[in-house]
Amino acid sequence: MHRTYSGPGGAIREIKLCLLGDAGVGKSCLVHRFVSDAFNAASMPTIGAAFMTKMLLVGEQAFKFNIWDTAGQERFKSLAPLYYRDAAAAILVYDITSDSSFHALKSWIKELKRYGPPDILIAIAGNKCDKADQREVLEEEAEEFANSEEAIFVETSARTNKNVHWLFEELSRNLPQEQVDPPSGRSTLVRPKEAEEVSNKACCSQK
Ligand SMILES: Nc1nc2c(ncn2[C@@H]2O[C@H](COP(=O)(O)OP(=O)(O)OP(=O)(O)O)[C@@H](O)[C@H]2O)c(=O)[nH]1
Ligand SMILES: [Mg+2]
Repeated sequence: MHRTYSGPGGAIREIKLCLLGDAGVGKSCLVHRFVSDAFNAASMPTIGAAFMTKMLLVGEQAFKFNIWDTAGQERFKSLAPLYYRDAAAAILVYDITSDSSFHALKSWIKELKRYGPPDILIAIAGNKCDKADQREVLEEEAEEFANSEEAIFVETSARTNKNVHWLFEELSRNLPQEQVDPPSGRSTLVRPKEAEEVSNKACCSQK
């Protein structure tokens, strides 16, 4: 269903967001859960990147997320700057059953701080929390790390839908209030009619 939301001023806030993290941590599944409210148990590795959009109403403000789901495989790593360069926000994803995927986030944070937009909002998602019996990363350790980097933190499960919507809502709530650099499209206001045409539409795929 395509639906137009309008905020207090009749405007919708458009947000460029990218997901980064090791291969197989569940980036595509998180996006799929958020956009289509479904879980893809047979999700295939992303090739290059995938783009999707999703409207979200938080309080009285409507947001249009332009989501770049990047590929975690090493051979695509050099493409990442194309997606985070103008992003208003980034979700760094690790798998709670993989210590190495958690440690990989440290280099993503370094890279974002060095080459990303100075005011990029960062969230860290510990995905696959439905597999707590195979946990390798303590929630407290990850939360402490996120706090030290001033990042939003939550454990998620694309499979059970735990905290997936909360994650995107929390990002929306924490974005700077002021309009940021409209020409780049990082975070800008669009008229409801424009948004209607692209709402919930996926394109340019992957896999
Ligand atoms: N149990 C469980 N499995 C998940 C979850 N999220 C993803 N998976 C599974 O993990 C595998 C990889 O998921 P993807 O979403 O394709 O991983 P990705 O991070 O996009 O991987 P790349 O595109 O290669 O970077 C798939 O088999 C998914 O079904 C989750 O929350 N719980
Ligand atoms: Mg993927």
